[in-house]
Amino acid sequence: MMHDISLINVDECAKETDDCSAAAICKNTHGSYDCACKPGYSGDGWSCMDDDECVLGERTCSADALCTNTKGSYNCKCKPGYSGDGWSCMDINECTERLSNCSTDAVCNNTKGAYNCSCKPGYSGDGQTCEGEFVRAQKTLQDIHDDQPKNISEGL
Ligand SMILES: [Ca+2]
Ligand SMILES: [Ca+2]
Repeated sequence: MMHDISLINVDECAKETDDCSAAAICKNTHGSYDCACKPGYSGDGWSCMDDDECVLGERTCSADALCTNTKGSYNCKCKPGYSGDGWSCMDINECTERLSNCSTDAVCNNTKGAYNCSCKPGYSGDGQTCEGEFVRAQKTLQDIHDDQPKNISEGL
């Protein structure tokens, strides 16, 4: 009787009576079946573990992208300041794209992944706020004036 059963080719895979891992592909064989982990997973087919491609270095993300591990695969996303699909990332030129927050009295300099603003000659500030020499001189005078009562109170 045992011999007869082995002759019947039961497709355990199609019947879903196999005990392969959910992350495995079931392959029917004559009288039995075999389990093999899906691409992106490692194991014997009955136990399959997701490969962390980001850590294993198997990723093909752009050097200017961030890798995120997913079950069975991974994702690439361009770093801030870059645009693209994650496999190909291009620097965003914030200056020509008018995405910078530079002062109108500043010069915008595009850099890889970012940009910077520097005040035009005759202006000073952080690039996002630039003040002309005259405005600055007035402000300095105002600051001195504002500081006077405070200085007096501190002195007492
Ligand atoms: Ca993965
Ligand atoms: Ca840029």
